[in-house]
Amino acid sequence: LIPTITAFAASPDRGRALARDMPVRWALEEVGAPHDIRRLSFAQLKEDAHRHLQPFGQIPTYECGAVSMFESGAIVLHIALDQPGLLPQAPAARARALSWMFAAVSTVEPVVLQRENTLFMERDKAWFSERLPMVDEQVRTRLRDLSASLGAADWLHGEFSAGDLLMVQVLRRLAGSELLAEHPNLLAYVARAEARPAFQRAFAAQL
Ligand code: GTB
Repeated sequence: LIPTITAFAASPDRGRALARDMPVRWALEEVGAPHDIRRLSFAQLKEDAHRHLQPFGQIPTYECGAVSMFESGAIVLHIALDQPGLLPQAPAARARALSWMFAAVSTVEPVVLQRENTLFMERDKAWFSERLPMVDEQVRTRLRDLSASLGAADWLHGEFSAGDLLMVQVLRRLAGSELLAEHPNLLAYVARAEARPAFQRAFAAQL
């Protein structure tokens, strides 16, 4: 049984693999699972056929036999539970990896997205010049703590895990920003993850 995931027919990120089909593709490559891609236009995302799979009319989705999923973090967790390679076997280490997965999507990602939204949608607003330093500072606070926690380690907790995969995907959205460059260990962490053959295969496939 080969899963099918959905992706943008034409991603607005122009090939940078920032849309959320990327963590799913990457996870599938890490565990060595073949998969099919169904590419959707923006109009198709909002059609009933797709909303039946993804209530918010977004990508990605994951279908495999009777399993039908949405939410990239949940899909990555499903893949990680299903096949070896993305979560440690030892219960304590596995629990820690789960914490990092949720830290990525619910503690770090929201402030990164808030900053993106401010930059892309509020530039012409009267409050922009006051709001940007505020949202930058919220990102800085998270990056400072993440950088301190990672320290000189290669990965967040022992071996590479789904926690690193989701965290790196969030940090990649800050690529080129001075905020990430303030932390050489985070820059190296992202580069280390991007050098993984599975990341490279997923990146090439989405291009
Ligand atoms: N929480 C959901 C998940 O993780 O699965 C969020 C899914 C989501 O935001 N999907 C976006 C989508 O389908 C694509 S990834 N949007 C269409 C819509 O809502 O109508 C977000 C995204 C979009 C574009 C870029 N980019 O151009 O760089 C990066 C990320």
